[in-house]
Amino acid sequence: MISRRNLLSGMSIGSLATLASAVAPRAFAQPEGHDMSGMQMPGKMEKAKAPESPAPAVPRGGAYTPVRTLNGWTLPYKMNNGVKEFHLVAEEVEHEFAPGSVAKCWGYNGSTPGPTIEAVEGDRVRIFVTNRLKEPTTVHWHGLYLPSGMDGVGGLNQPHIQPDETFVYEFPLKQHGTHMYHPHADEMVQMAVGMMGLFIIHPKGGEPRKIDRDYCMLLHNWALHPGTYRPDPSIMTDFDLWTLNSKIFPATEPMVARTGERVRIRIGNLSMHEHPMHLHGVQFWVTGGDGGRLPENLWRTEVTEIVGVGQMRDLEFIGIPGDWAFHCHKSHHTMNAMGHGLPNNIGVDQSGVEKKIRAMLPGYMAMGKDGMTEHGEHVAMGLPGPENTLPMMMGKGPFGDLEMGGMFTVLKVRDNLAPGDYRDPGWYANPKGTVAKRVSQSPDFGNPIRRKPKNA
Ligand SMILES: [Cu+2]
Repeated sequence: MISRRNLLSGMSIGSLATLASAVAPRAFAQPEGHDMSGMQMPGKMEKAKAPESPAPAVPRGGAYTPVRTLNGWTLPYKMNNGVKEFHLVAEEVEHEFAPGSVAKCWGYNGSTPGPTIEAVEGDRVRIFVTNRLKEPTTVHWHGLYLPSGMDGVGGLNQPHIQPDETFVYEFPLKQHGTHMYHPHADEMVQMAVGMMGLFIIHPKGGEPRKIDRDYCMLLHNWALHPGTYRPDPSIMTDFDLWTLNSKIFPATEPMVARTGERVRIRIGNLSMHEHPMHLHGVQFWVTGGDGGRLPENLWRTEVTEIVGVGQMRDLEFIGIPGDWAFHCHKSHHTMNAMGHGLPNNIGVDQSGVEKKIRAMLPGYMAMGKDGMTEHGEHVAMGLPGPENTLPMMMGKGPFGDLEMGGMFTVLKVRDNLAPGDYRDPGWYANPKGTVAKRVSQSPDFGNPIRRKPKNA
């Protein structure tokens, strides 16, 4: 006898995650200013869309290429007697991971991650920090050379910044590289709910090899349990959402480049897990990170680079035309609203059971017998699920479902982009004869060698 209670508590049949992720299709309306390139509705015409990130606060054409914070923005500054003045505001923000999944998070200046601070080696920076949270905070400038009293560990380097107070940090930038900022006060909570940002310092005198497109992102994880609106800071390993700059695919912006351009992807990790970040289409060079850009004889080629917690890695490559996936290679990290420790239903005939459960949970469908792809299909069919919860796998491409979520985006390299044009060029037009295609629909096709064929 199956009761609703022991079904939900024991998860002996089906799985809660299965239910959790089988949500109704959302009205994927394109919110203003968001590039929802992966989310086209059927029949909607594809066109170049304005990117979400506003124009960088620093002028183009200078000694460096301004970074582009994927789905994010760069904090404007004011010059005051030769000092670059920035102002961060720690506060609660309404954040959208993707249409259909919103939460009350904490961040800076209205966003998570907070805006990117961008400056040049040799600059003197003055950073005001106003605390609009209801608990004390501080800001730690991760990886920077600075006076000990500016390092931002509450209680160790400075008194805490109490609610409504503003503190000022001031120091010269003695290095270049990819860095971060984050609280060092009630860290477990404040970071878990989104407080973090990038701090990019360009080398004085420019780069020996010019960078044409300079992307940056922070990796994070969130315990936004199905049906809830506040990330749970008590979780240590089993997270629901895996994000690039607090966005999940397909709400992540694509990275765009022109064929032959030198592209850098700067990645920082303030999550609880290591992330092997993998780029399709090219071997990239690992050219640096916190320590700035390394001498070229220390560069190494990889296709996957692990970015450890608290680490920064810079990847560089020359763009080759196509649509190339960029993602964490832990397969659970390219999914959303995951359950863990589920019963393994692959190969299990659940017919009969489904009907019984449906009497108690309308709309229930037994899933997972032949894998999880059918999940996405059921979602498309409109099964109801918990509110504020996205399907485990989503995203549409030119050839169908991408079955991705979480830490995934697409690098789009095209021959004819203007320099500095970051608009989504749409899907790649593959040259004739260069797409994998079907040659048979029979499993008996050909005569391949197999060990112990089942029907021999
Ligand atoms: Cu990962």
